[in-house]
Amino acid sequence: MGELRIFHTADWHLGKTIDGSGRTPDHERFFEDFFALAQSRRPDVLLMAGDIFHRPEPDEAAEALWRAFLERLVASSIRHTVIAPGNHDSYEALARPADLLAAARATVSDITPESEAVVLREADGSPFLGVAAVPFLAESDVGTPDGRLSVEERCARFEAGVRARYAEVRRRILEACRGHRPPTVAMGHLFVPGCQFRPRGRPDADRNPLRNVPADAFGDAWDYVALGHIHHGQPVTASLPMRYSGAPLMLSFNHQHYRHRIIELVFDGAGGLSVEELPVPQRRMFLTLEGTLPDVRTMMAEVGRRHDAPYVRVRLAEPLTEAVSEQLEAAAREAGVVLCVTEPAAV
Ligand SMILES: [Mn+2]
Repeated sequence: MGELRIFHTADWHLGKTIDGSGRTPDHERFFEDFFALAQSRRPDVLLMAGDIFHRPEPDEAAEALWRAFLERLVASSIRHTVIAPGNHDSYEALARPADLLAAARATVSDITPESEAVVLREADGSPFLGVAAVPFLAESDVGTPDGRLSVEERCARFEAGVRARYAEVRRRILEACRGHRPPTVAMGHLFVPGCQFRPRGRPDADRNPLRNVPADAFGDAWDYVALGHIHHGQPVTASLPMRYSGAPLMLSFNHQHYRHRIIELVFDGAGGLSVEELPVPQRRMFLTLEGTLPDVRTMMAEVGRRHDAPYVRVRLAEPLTEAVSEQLEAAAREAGVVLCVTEPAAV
């Protein structure tokens, strides 16, 4: 078997708004960057690990973005795409453009082990990649919740259920491969404790204990684990190569120091895997400006020159009177920045 090149991404959040206005132009520019990367790197397969949409019932603009992306995917050199819904997605919304998905050879998994066991095949029918396209799993997806149990017992059952799910999907993939042993990748949309929500050097866990899944729950046989859910891209400390791709686009002021990447995997055909992070240009910045009114006006002019209509949060070191607020808004218009938030400076 020859070389196999894969893009791993997640957390696009099509339809997310900032300050009441949509991000459609930003997502359109991201699509330009995505397909420029695809054209230069020529991946065979695209894996999307959840939260493609921001809402289970996306608005018209978000649905139009999804269709526009799929249209370009059809025309691209990417041969197969596997999409696993996240907690923000619904299977229904992702699967709605059925004609385009079929034309792009893209599959969306529903929450059943049958649909999660995906085997990609060459034209002659031989399998070249097995993918466990497991969507975001809630407690009720892996068992019947029992209200009489303690939180610890529910967590233990949930973890055992997730573990059993990946084992079952793997069994189905191997069965469908009938003696061939192509590379296998597990996808997941969940929080692995010890990872970091934010780039601040401290391990986190999800506040909801029923949303944490330890890294060893995937089993030890996959060649790679492609994760979504944490927006700050990072490798996971585990016995398998395992990563969060991160959101490719800055989505909020919290994202100012996140890693925004597309992950590229290359299976060399001889058992070797190399992983590379491909940076995604951030065409629209989120910036926090802090200081007095004159300081902030100077900074606004500066960032307005350097960036294309950046989203700006102001932390003002003086009382926010109506007159000050008007001056800030005028300065923002003049500088060509989008003033989203004004709040008191940290003391
Ligand atoms: Mn998520």
